[in-house]
Amino acid sequence: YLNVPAIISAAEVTDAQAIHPGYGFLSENADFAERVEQSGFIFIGPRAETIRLMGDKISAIRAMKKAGVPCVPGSDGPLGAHEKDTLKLAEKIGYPVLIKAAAGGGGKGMRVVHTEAALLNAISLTRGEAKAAFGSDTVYLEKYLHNPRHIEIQVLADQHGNAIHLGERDCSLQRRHQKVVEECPAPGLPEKLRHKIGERCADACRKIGYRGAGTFEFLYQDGEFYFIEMNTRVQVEHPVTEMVTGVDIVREQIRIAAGEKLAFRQKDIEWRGHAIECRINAEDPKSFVPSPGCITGWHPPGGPGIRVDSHVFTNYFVPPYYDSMIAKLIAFGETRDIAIARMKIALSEMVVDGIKTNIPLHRDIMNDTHFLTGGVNIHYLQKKLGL
Ligand code: MV4
Repeated sequence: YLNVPAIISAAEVTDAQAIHPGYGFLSENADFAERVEQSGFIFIGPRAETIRLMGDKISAIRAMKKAGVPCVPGSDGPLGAHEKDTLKLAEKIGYPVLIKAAAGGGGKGMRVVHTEAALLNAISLTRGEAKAAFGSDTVYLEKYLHNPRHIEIQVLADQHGNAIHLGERDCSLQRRHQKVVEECPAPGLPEKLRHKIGERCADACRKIGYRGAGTFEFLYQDGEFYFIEMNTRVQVEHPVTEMVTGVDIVREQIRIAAGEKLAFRQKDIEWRGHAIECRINAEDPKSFVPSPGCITGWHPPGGPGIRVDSHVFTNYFVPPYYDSMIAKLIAFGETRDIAIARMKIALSEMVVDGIKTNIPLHRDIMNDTHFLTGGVNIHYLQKKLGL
């Protein structure tokens, strides 16, 4: 699955016209996108140069700031060798600050700094880690936000200058940068704010000539949005947006790649009801240790508002080498309470025998009073788990 020539020859022998990169390792690889197009196939995704622009977090932030997207107060570029300038900048932003690797993302290559005395050493440690992990020691600095929610905006843009947003998802329930539960819409987010931030993102897509599906990742704290990164692929959690908007995002990706115009204008997009996704992983629900092996019994739940996206079946063998996600369980309802009620029933009906799964964790989350209230921050789940 990482062998690019093998993928391209598979496309050749099957007479494919296009390659969809999914949400795996190659989906945000600009070199892969380039090689697909050089081989005469359509890459179902943004242009290689856009993927490259967003892969470098500093250039992504610069582009978004220029396009009018609100960003975290920060260094506005890489930290240089001038220690006095760096100290002055951090002082101006105010401690705590966060040092981030430009090539990082997904939580790797970050360090919080609480005092001026610790800053320069922390920068050199982060540089070393970034160099070892990503081959680049370029780092930047941001104001550290203490208790944000992770809210992301889904966008679609065609090759004719049209761009729309499909609203937001709240992905705050996470453990070690792995999302566990996602929902659409974000509980308690004022209607006006959704449209305002969504419009900013769609407008930014038009300004940078974005193509395909994309996600703007924001931290949301005290009623303000702060852009952190952009994902240039379709994401695991896209079904919650599909359930609430009725838009088939993967279909739109393919239509866009084929050169067609977006099938929707912004005024056509309506948000109805609420959807929640539980990521079902083959892992111990307490220790989170992966639990590969044979699924001896498989009974996915069903009924109104229930969607299961999965590749598994009875006697399927979960290999130990890959991501442990084996299914996505999505529940839709006219209200959030109904979506949660349906999710609880679906979780109680779901049978996965032969391996351990995190279904018990999801049952626990669906009964958690703070989750039921809605709007917990990115630290909530780890604190609940006692980490
Ligand atoms: C932050 C932050 C607080 N302040 N930036 C983590 C992964 C990377 N995508 C960005 N991340 C963060 N950036 C500032 N200025 C806190 C996090 C963060 C986080 C963000 C989203 C989802 C889960 C997270 C878990 C820990 C830290």
